[in-house]
Amino acid sequence: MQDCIFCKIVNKEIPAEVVYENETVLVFKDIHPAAPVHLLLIPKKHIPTFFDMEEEDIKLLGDIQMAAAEVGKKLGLQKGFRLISNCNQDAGQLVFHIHYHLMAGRPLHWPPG
Ligand code: IU
Repeated sequence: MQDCIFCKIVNKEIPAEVVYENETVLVFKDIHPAAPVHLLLIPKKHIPTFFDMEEEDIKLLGDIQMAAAEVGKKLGLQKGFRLISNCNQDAGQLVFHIHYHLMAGRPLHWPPG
């Protein structure tokens, strides 16, 4: 999608600190980290919100969770991490390309707020 910043990161039109990539998923560092480890995991396919998902997109969610486990192992996050996604305005979604925040490196409070 032309005006989507995360699509531009996928297409390497703008830079990002990529930590993991496979055929369907890209993982990069959040530019405003809220934890010692704060990554964004996105499907390479442009899907604005969960409400826009189609049947064929279901596998992408599994791909993202597998990528989270891979990254968790790679970065030594065995003590734990949080994977969380904000959907639409009440949740504070700012970028309308589905993404999960992976946060780790300190005890994380619950509920988030
Ligand atoms: P949200 O769940 O849509 O609110 O989160 C968007 C996140 O994307 C937020 O934490 C930003 O810091 C992050 N981000 C980024 O890492 N790189 C960017 O170019 C932009 C936003 I725009």
